[in-house]
Amino acid sequence: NTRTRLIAGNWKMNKNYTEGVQLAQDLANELGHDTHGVEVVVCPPATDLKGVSGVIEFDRAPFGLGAQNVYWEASGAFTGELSCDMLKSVGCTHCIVGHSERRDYFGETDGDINLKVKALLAAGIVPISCCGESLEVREAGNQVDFVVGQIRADFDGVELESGDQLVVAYEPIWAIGTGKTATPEDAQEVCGAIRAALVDIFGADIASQIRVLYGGSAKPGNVAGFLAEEDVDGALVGGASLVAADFAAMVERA
Ligand code: G2H
Repeated sequence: NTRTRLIAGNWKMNKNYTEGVQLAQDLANELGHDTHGVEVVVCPPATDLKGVSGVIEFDRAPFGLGAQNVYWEASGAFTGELSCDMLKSVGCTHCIVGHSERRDYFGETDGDINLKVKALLAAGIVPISCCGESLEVREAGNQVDFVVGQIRADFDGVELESGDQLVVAYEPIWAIGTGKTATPEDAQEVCGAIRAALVDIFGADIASQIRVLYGGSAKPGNVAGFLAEEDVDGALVGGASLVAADFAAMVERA
């Protein structure tokens, strides 16, 4: 396919400000100025965004900047939350939404994710919208129906002008940070079904442009296998994105 490959790093709750700026600088050095046509995005904790954005600006680092969460209201009495405008004001181009850790530990629902996706699109920030099934769902063989159900709910009433505005990440929960990886065939089965659902929702042209990433213990040694699959257009990388050399190696292998 002709979709630009995308490698996104999800730092999760790791790296204080000083460490985060250092990691961004290390990554800029590892990558050089040319990522050979691969799009790269890093998603540090909110406190690091401004510092990493400085590295991108001053070192002309070849990566986009993503937050890990957002709230859909524009402003007001929502203690602890961040708006789309706040993310934009520190240089965010992307924002992860609906990560399984947010769904599981913080009670985020498909309804919340739907509102976040709409708010981000309205602000011109690309949502990296996550979906994925638990071990229980997988063992019952219901992964495709489950994930397609999430996609339909998360993008209900969402309108796109182009497929570049949205990224989807498929992250089977049983493969996250566990060292247990899905096989490329496991990933393709669900990513193919996601693409078919996107065709239904957005039409064939737009769906053919949307990048669908695989996430869950992705690392330098297995990324190429996932990317060889027709409907896998990149990776959302947790643990391996915290080591600049590993993350850069994944970009090189994409
Ligand atoms: C899945 C992934 C990145 P890891 O959560 O979002 O993390 O690569 O550590 O499994």
